Amino acid sequence: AQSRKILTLVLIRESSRVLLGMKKRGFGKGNWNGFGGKVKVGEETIEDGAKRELLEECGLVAPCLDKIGELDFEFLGNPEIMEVHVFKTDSFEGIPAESEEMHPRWFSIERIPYHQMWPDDKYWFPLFLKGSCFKGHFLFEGFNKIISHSLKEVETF
Ligand code: 6U4
Ligand code: NA
Ligand code: NA
Repeated sequence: AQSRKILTLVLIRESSRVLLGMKKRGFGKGNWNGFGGKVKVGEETIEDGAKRELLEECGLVAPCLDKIGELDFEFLGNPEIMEVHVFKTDSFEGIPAESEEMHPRWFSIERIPYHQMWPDDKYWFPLFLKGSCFKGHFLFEGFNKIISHSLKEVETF
C-alpha cells in the first residue's frame, strides 16, 4: 500500500518577481525553491502549516494564501508518495530574512533559475506564473531524473 506524506510549498509573487529560497539543508539542499515543509500535528489546516513554514523559513507573515496546485511526487523504489500542496500570495508583511534553512532572494519572472531548481519546476512553474491552477504527478528515478509525468490545469481548488 502506498502512504502519502503531505507537504506545503508557498510562492510569494509580486508583479514581475518571485521570492525563492536557496535550501541550505535537508531535502532539496542546493535548489532554489518555494517555502514550506511538513504539516505538524495540531495544525488545523494545511494552509496553517504553510503559513508557519513561510514565517519560519523567511520571516514573512501572510494573512491569506491561495491554493493553486497539488503535485504528487513518487520515487522509484519508495512506496511513499509526497503530496505537495502549492500556495501563492501577493500580500504579505515583513522583509525576507535568511533562516537556518533558507537564503531568500527575489527573481525576475524572466529569469527563474530552472537549472538550480527541482526538475519538475520547469513544467509547472509557467502555469503558476500565468495564474493557472494545476494538478500533476511526477515519477522520479533518483532525485534528478523524471521518468514520467502528467500535468493538467484545473479550474480551482
Ligand atoms: P525540516 O528540515 O524537518 O524542518 P521541513 O521544512 O518540515 O523540514 P522539508 O523542507 O523537507 O520539510 O520539505 C520539503 C519542501 O520541498 C516542501 O516545501 C516541498 C518541497 N518540495 C519537495 N519536493 C519538491 C519538488 N519535486 N519540487 C518542488 N518542491 C518540492 O518544487
Ligand atoms: Na522546508
Ligand atoms: Na521548515
